[in-house]
Amino acid sequence: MKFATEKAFYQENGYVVLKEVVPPQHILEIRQAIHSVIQFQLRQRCQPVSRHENPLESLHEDMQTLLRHNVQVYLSTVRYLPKLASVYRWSVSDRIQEILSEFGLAPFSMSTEPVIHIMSEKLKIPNGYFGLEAHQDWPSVQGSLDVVTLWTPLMEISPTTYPVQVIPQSHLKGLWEGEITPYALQIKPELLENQPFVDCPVPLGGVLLMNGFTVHRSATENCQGLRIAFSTRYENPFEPTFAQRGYPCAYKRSVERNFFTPNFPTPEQVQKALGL
Ligand SMILES: O=C(O)CCC(=O)C(=O)O
Repeated sequence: MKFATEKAFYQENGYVVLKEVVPPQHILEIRQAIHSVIQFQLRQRCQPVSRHENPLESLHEDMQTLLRHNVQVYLSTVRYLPKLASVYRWSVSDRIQEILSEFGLAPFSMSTEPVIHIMSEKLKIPNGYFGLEAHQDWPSVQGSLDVVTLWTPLMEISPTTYPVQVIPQSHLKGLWEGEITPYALQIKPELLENQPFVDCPVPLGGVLLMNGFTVHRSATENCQGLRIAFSTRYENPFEPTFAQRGYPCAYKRSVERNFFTPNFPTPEQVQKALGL
């Protein structure tokens, strides 16, 4: 088995960092795809695009320009990014399949689409939250008990670039008591007192795997720069309680039946979009 040591660490501690697993072309493809969407959005709105020669600095600058231009457009654009095919391609790649099967998930399903996590002092949303407080992921899916969260950063993660922090072995206690909030099951603060949170640095090309019951949070203190990561939750259709409970999923899909833009589109707009 290729990841025998890592799997043993994961089972004991509820998390593990795997190094050198994301092929560089996947990282590049995702970075370029998200940057081209941000730049297209800026150009549509006659906003300047960055000329910085460092691609990550350039992305950071462009994201700041979009945020300054219009907070709602920035938010809806970054919420769109996890839908990009390049993100899905990585999320269901042969590599992921290989890793998950070594961690006991074969076949597997995805609870929902990947989630994007952006951290930067310069991209704080007015009155928004900044980083996630301590939580477990299982309550947000309520599916298979062996659900695995895969966290893939697009840049190197050091203790000063917003690492995820975990409480080792916290998964062994199962579900921690908390209060249901719109964002998560907020773990009771008294249970978190004096808990040994540890940083999870991830080298470029690495990923963090977390058990769905591992208590974790975003580190924010003494951090700077731009950090972008995608997380995906994988479930096991053959976990008996998942099957017995009829494959529940806390994520709901709904369709907005009212039109977002009144009197849109005209036949001409449709024809133009189709290149006719
Ligand atoms: O990216 C982060 O800072 C937090 C990620 C997280 O908590 C999650 O994926 O559940």
